[in-house]
Amino acid sequence: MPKHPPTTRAPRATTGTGGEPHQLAAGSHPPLTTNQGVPVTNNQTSLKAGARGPTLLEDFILREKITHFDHERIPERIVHARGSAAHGVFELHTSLAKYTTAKVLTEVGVKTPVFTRFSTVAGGAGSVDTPRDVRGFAVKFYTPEGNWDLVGNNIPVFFIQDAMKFPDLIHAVKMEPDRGFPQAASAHDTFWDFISLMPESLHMVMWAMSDRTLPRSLRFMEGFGIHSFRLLDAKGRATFVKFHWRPVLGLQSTLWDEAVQLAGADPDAHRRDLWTAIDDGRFPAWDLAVQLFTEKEAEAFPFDHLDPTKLIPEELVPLQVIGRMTLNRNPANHFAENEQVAYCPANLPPGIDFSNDPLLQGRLFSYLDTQLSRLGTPNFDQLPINAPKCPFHTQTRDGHMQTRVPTGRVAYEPSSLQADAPYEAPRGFQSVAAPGEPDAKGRVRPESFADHYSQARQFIHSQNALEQAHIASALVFELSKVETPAVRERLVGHLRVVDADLARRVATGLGLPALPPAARPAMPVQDLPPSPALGLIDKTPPSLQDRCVAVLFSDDSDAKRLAAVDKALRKAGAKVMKLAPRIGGATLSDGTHQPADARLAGSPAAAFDAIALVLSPAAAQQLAQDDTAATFVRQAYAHLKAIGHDDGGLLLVEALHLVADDGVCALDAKAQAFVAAAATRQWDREERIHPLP
Ligand code: HDE
Repeated sequence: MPKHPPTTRAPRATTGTGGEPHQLAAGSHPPLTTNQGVPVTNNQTSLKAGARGPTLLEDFILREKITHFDHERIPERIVHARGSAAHGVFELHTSLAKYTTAKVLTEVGVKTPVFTRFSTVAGGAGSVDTPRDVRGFAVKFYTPEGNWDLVGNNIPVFFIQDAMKFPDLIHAVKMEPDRGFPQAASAHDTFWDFISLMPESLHMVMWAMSDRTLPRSLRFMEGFGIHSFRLLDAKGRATFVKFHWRPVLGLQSTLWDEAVQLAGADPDAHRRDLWTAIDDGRFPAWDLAVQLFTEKEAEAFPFDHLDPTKLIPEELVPLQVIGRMTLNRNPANHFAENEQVAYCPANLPPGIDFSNDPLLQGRLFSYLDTQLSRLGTPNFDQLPINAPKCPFHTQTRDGHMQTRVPTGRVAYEPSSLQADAPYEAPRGFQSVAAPGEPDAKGRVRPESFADHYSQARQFIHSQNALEQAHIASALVFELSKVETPAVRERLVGHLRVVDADLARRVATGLGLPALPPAARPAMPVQDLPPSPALGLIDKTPPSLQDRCVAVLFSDDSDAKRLAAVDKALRKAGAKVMKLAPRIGGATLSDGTHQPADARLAGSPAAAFDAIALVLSPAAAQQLAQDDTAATFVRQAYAHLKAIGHDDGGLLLVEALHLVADDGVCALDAKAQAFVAAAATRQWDREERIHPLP
């Protein structure tokens, strides 16, 4: 017999199955209804023929609820499935009126609403946030002349030169089709097999193996439109443009091991970070910068700017900052906004136009096409997140899930029957009047796309010693996961052309008996001048602004010291998380009770930029025996973070036999030394504790 005699009707909407009243939040609660608007009195039990009898088909409330639930999932994006998004505004401060008619780029001071989605590329929607992967950086500007989607990545070049190769690239990087793994990882045979057969991908591979693909958070990443676009003035004159996003907080990345720890500790690390920052009012912002150049100037570049595996160094064409995007509002609903948003590089307002980059040209087809299958109807542009915020009047009609009710007889153009029927706009979208290519039709690749190695070499030579070591280390890691020796060797053969030293380090790291034969480039490799702007560590300003520092305390921790560290860190702009062995907190030296923001176990050091230990000697000795606390401190040290300590905290550090260096600082009255050390990673420690290839 059931424990509680079942009821066919719950006594009141506020009563659960067990007869316990629900705890309702304060406020007015509208009656629950079906999707047809019928009020529902019992949302706990299905309609049955007798208390212990079968459920009746007649129960339309149960059927509607389960049917809807059964169909809640839509196909995830084939790439960039896992993303995190936010609303915000873009404000232009420098007009480009000399080059374009687009209002979003000419109306200074106007706040254009935006919706921005960051994503990983290879993993599924439920994969983790911190794999080694390129990040998508897609911005939808709701401009007064229609939506403009700048659908970019956090790396300024791409793996391939022609859209024809995109399905092959993605099939190679995604989990292998027979075994269904690895998820969200490029460290496997099919990816490196493809790459080693596609030398055009080498430049992007150098970026992908750098710490750029391990961002500390989405707030510390650059974004790039990658392709050249065109700006068009009122006379139809064209100027080429590349778009760049620069994070106001500067760049910051994790170490590989830190990213691995984060994946386990908090698979949502980046999504949570973005959400929390916005929720706290610490709005992340990016400057929008452009590189402008003419066709004639482009002819003098030592590469073809229509080749998306090439970038234009800032030293060649400087960046001009023209405005700022600030993300200031979290999505109200993850599915309706993050999942249903549909970006498309073909969405441009008048005054911006495409270039002939063959990768961009292919993208212009793909996005709408994939969205038809993902969102199920051409009417996905009516979803609130996709609909323009400016007036619009189209003659497109009907289709699945049509939500608009167009009125009148006329659904065509031209027409003479209806006074308010839309007509061609005199100043609408214009395509550049570029001369056609004289060549005959053909599946050809321009000769100017043949240089695959020069910018890969330039990238390596633009990195500092640590950055180069990290790239070598990443290549050794990834290729060590490749089971087929011939693939490893083929890749090292390409590295020999990119940079002899890199090839040697990787070959040694892989334990190759001898260097494999060098690849044979189609044309001589150019020694382009290093571009310091391509580095990463120098773009990480020493700052605690909007960084997160953990302070570990326990029973009898010095109350004054704890307050002082907290104050100093906050003054420097940091977010402080107070950790204790128990979430309930602890009683401090002055007898006051201090609640904890989080429990030590479950808050690994990888989640913080620095840690401070404010502990009584007794608590420190006890914690030294506790593997959770020991791992917390050891990892902070291994990940090159500053560790602040009082006398008790020092006992914990010493018990772990960690060599004291400049990043291990005693907490003075104002915690000055610690605050200064915490603002940067302890790079000097790296070579001492991690043997780099
Ligand atoms: Fe995409 N890409 N892509 N891509 N891409 C998609 O569109 C595609 C490329 C990028 O947050 C898809 O709606 C082709 C470059 C971002 O919703 C799909 C080619 C760049 C996002 C597609 C490329 C990107 C996508 C999958 C080679 C950087 C996520 C879901 C010709 C400039 C947008 C969707 C979001 C998404 C196709 C190459 C960026 C399949 C065919 C280069 C940020 O249409």
